Amino acid sequence: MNPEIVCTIAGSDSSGGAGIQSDLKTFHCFGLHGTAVLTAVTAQNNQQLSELAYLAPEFIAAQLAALQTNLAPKAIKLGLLGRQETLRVLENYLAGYSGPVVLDPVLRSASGAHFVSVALKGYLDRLRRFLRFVDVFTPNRFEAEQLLNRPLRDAREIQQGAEALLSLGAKSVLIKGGHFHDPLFSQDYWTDGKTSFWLANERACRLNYRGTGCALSAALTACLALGYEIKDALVVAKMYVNRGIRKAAVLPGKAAWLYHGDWPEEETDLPYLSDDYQAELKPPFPLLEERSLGLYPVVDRFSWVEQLLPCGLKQLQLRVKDKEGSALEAEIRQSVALAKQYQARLFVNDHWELALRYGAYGVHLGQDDFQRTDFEKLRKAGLRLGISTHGYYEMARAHALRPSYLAFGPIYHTTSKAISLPPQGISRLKRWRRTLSYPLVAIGGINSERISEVCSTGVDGVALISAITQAPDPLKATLELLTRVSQHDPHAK
Ligand code: 3NM
Repeated sequence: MNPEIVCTIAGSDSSGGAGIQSDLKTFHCFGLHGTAVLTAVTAQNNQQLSELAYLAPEFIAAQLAALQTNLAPKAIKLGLLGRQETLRVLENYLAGYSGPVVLDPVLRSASGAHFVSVALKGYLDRLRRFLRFVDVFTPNRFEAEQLLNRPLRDAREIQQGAEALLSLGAKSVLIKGGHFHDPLFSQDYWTDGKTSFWLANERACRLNYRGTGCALSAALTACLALGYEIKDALVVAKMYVNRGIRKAAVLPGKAAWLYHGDWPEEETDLPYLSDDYQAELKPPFPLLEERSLGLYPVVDRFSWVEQLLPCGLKQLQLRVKDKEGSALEAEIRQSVALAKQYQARLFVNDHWELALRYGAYGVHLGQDDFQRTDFEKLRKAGLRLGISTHGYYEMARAHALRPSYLAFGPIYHTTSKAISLPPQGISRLKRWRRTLSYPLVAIGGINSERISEVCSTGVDGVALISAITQAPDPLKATLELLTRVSQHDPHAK
């Protein structure tokens, strides 16, 4: 299959550390074909910028027209624009473009050189009006301050600043926090007016990393071209840059070149994602004493727990969706008590307060349950926590809570739960297995024919509903599934 085409509209950095040179490298690392429309040429090295020449608007328009014929981009990244004439050409072009547009409003270089010195005020005014063409606007703190004409000194002011930039017309805004004085995290804030969150990575040592903003916006554009939703794309882009910083080549004068590599697959780069500014790293939830979860049936009644435990299951999830009050409480109380007798680990879905009251082994939560859960209480009581996830955004959000395990799905089509997502497939499951050190549970559409393929990815647990509860003989099906799982378990005797 031919690679997707993405376009960067930006300046050339003769040092290769930023600008279109860095954008094309980033696109290539995501397996895409990058086209480049030059807006300016700079003469710079790792320390300073000595010359800057903007290209004539006709020449920018001619590059766009040339690509339009047979290399139309799936997504566009805008970097150094710098002049009102350039904005005018792009306004014309983008009025007829329907794909995603990311704008990194480069106003000065990492070496401190100002790209826009002549007629700055006029340029900033036009740039504000230009934001209506932008799907993700990614200013750093200084750029956001300049556009808003006011300082952004703390988390509250950043949030208000992002809202103000939204009101200028950008569809979403990411204010990057690399320049803030947070000793623990480098923390970015994103909002589209409906959803908002902070993305935190542990802070690296303070070097002058070249091209971090370019790499972030280019990686984001690449992921949007690959069909990822903005919230997931932001997490992947953040991982890409964090790894780039971790593995950067250090140069004389405290400069550093970002590392570029394949798709980021290291948990250490996965940001902690949270609704609130993150002042500290949360303590982790207790580990599972035995890491392997093996066959992990999800059932909705105590009667199932009672039937299945004698098969030799080591863990079960009780997921009651249609009862409340004393009837619900009885299901949970009886299930917890019986699981204890069998020395099996029982996780209670959703109802964390009842799980706490009856001393369940753990709680399993979906992402919609976070608001009404007191995680501190659960952690202090020593309950284990499992969290459902369906992609990068949810993984990063779960990671901020540092749970005992993560579940990922739906791997295949499922009829047991209404999910709007298409199946994730085995290759994404494999990628998560490579990325995460957390115990990982696969769920969704897994049955006796598919279970070997799932187990061979190296997951720690296989959660399923219908393969047992809809089987003609549920006990026989459970025993058969247990045998298949044990064939893949390196710890099985
Ligand atoms: N959660 P079955 S899929 C409860 O992807 C549940 O988060 C999923 O049932 C997720 O094994 C799912 O019958 C249903 O497909 C699993």
